Amino acid sequence: HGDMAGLRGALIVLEGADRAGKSTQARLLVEALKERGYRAEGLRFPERTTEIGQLIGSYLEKKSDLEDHTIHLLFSANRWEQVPTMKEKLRSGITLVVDRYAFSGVAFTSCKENFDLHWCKQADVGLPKPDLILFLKVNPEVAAARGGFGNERYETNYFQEKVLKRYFELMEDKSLNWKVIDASEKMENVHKNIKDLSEKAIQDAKDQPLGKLWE
Ligand code: Z5A
Ligand code: MG
Repeated sequence: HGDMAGLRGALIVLEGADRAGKSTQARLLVEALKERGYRAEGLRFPERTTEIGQLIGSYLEKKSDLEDHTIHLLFSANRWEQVPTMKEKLRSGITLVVDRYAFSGVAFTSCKENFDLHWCKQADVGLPKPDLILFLKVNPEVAAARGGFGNERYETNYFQEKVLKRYFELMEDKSLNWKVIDASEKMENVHKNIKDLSEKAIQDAKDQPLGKLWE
């Protein structure tokens, strides 16, 4: 349908700390967009079901150890392997709502010793560029009230605080459409903000070419 009209879907990304509500809001957004007559689908990274995704899953669950550059590149490869499908869907008019993307990749790896932001970005240069990046900002006390950390890798206060600083560095890039959302509010309020910004992004993106990230 969208293809015939030459209108593409928007690429909308949700980022934010542990328990900020990314997965919850991604689901609510896809439902709301569909209800309003848009074609929309959800995606998430890591996508643990692919072969590469299984390596990542096992690493996060601490069932395996991987060298730090290696796991970084696997996270990136896990995005690249979805790119043909993503492009096809966007081109056909489907809006994609993505739970974590390259910004997670850079924010997390760059907190490790001897990694810098520049190196961390390279593997993801050229990925489809999001039309909107929603950063769900929640203060640590509120996040803690949503349940404790799980047992996966990176789920410690110390690491998460460093990750947040990296996100704020990434948000200084004004060539990207970052929007900070107060995600400490009630689910419904957070959802309303996200839905309004997303509908605007869909309108703005529909007759613009899809960009390339960090190029
Ligand atoms: N990682 C990486 O290193 N490199 C990469 O390239 C990528 C990722 C892509 C796995 O991520 C790890 O991989 C992650 C980054 C790293 N490491 N960490 N940390 P994941 O996406 O699989 O897992 P996660 O995002 O950390 O977990 P999360 O806890 O799923 O967070 P969330 O999706 O933001 O939250 P949620 O599940 O929607 O909500 C959490 C709880 O709060 C839940 O009970 C909700 O019902 C509740 N909730 C949500 N919103 C509200 C509001 N507004 N009020 C009250 N309660 C709420
Ligand atoms: Mg999640």
